[in-house]
Amino acid sequence: MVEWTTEERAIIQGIFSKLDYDTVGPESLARCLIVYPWTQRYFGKFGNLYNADTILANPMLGKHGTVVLRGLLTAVNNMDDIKNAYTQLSELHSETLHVDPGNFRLLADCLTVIVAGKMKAEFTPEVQAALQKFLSVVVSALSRQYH
Ligand code: ZNH
Repeated sequence: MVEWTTEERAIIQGIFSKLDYDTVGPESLARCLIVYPWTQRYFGKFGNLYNADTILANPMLGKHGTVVLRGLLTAVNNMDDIKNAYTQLSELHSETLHVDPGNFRLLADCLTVIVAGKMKAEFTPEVQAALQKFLSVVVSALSRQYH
């Protein structure tokens, strides 16, 4: 069981209450698809994602980026039981979508880069540490139903 300090809880709630989901979600997903092009394999139905100059104009990518980021609210709202909160979503990625779980970490790191870019000076070492811990728990929970 993961323990959270009062400060860590406040930091995570603070980040996710101020995020602009419709920009941070798509930008994080786009960054992941550009930096790790093999992740594009999962989004064949989104059309051509290979052009970094136009990727953010893809409406399906935009929509999905927001869905994924909103998916993190499940963890924000269940910080004391993130593992169980993600049982179904983990199963979906494993059994139906066949997403290699190593990709969760890649997307989490891209999200961190985008959030840091938005928060600028507010992205202190304490904020970075709390976000890294939070995303590590999320990644581990999403990887849990892989057998
Ligand atoms: Zn994912 C889907 C979340 C990662 C791929 N996703 C999804 C959804 C959600 C999510 C919420 C929806 C579901 C339903 O519908 O029910 N993800 C998520 C999260 C994360 C993720 C939270 C982390 C952080 N994913 C991911 C990755 C990948 C993916 C990394 C790859 C690379 N997803 C995916 C897909 C899908 C999803 C493919 C499906 C889409 C459609 O629409 O079909």
